Amino acid sequence: MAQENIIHGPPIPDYLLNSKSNLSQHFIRLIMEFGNNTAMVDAHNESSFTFKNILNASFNIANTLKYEFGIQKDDIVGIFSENTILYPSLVLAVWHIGGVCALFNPMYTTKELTHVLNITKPKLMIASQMGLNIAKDSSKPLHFVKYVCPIDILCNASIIEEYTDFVSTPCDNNQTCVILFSSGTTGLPKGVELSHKSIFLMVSVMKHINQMVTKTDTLMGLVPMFHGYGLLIICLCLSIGSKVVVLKYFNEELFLKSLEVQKVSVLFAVPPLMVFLAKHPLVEKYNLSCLKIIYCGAAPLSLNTENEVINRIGKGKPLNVFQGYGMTELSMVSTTSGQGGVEHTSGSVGKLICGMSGKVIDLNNGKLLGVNESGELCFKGPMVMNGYYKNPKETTSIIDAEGWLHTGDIGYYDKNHNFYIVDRIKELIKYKGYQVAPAELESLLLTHPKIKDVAVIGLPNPEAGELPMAFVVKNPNSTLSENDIVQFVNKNVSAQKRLRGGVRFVNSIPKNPSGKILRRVLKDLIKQSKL
Ligand code: 4UV
Repeated sequence: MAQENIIHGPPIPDYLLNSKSNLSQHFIRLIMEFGNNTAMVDAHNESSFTFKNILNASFNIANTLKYEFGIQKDDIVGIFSENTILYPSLVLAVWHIGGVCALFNPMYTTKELTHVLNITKPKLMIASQMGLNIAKDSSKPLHFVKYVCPIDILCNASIIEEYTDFVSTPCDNNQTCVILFSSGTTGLPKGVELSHKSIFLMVSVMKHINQMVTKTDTLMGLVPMFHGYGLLIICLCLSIGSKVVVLKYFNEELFLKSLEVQKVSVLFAVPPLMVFLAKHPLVEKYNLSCLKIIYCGAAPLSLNTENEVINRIGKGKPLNVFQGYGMTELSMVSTTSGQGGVEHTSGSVGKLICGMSGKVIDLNNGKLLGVNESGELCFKGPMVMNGYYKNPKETTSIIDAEGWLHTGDIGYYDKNHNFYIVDRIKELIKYKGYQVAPAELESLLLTHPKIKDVAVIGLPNPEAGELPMAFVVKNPNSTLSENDIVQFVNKNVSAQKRLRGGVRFVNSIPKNPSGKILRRVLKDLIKQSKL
């Protein structure tokens, strides 16, 4: 094998690699240092928590989990909530007692939540007010969920109450600490198991390579905390000591006002937010001069948009736009630009982060490719997930025997080892950075009595990235309109999965001899009909 065609990020410093700390011990040590500095500000009502508040709350919640709900080491606790300044305390509390957090998308419908509850079987569900009814409805028929507890009740008074004498439950750092959901390269959402060690290394490495971000910075926490990207922002804030402004949902005015009023200096974005910053007229009305860094990840960012944002917001002052590329299964990040403040190469998702190795393989024969040759991107390193929870079959289909994770993304690297993303071969659709699994929509649509066959793909869209779109074969002689199908889907799925790309009626779905949908053929059909 041509070893020079395997690219390595810088080594992870030994003291990090050899650390035996679990996340509870690690964060207790760091948070103590930041004490009374502000950690989290709620953009909606400007209430805030200091680092000490967060730690105290986490200790008090941990005790409630342990003594009132009987949560023990290795038990799974589900969190079903939109972004809140209480989120870090909840996650830390579970880690303090050696438990595992399963983070659920708060937009899930009862059916969707039931799917992930059946995978993870949490003993306790912690739900926000908004999600409480869905959490209760989904949990009721499932004997393993013993309690559903509203966040407000769990956290009542836990912030101000001092707690000084707390000993976290010993736990090995190879143990799973969080389960996130991803459909990976194919099929339905699966539970991605990440260990204390993977998250510890990811956060430490991100802190190390982003030394431009310091404790005097204010970060924008709009990215959902149930997603690994949002979890990473929480962990970065707790590691660096910087402040995070927390938004529950995207509201144009509130978002822009918060950037201005809270003097946000570091924005974590997804491409649709970049399109908003590049194009929306409201942006001109606000003073965004405090912004010094924008990180963008989770979906392809066009070079045009990147330049438009720099020209519009960066007028007359240095504004760095950096891109990161990764996957939930890789503890989020595998490459980023701007490492160590180094000049960013436009259009690139940057270089491998410390500890990560990468290679590009030929799509047809798996052969190793070289500089500027496009193929499937594969990554290996200590931040690769432990596996899909209780799903060894899917785990071995994405991680090969040598430990390489096959991403289902097509890309290449240049002679300076900057990586570029070209396309996606896996089924996954990304709507505004959110994962939409075609298989999930297809299995739902197949339950419709008037639908004979179906295929779902992502229709390219400049604002959202992709819009879920269905090709439908009707049952003979049945009447079915596009609107009937759209309404049927809307009733059953969370907002990001709606068929915003519309419906096309066809006579048959193209499939290969083994019955696999040929999505590429359908995508080409759309491309051609546009020409
Ligand atoms: O599993 P997931 O939902 O994971 C993510 C991870 C995003 C992040 C977040 C913060 C970072 O700093 C960072 O570097 C990456 O979205 O979806 C994984 C798939 O999303 C696409 C690609 O298809 C992945 O397999 N994707 C993620 N980042 C990019 C991207 C990107 N920069 N350009 C193109 N596609």
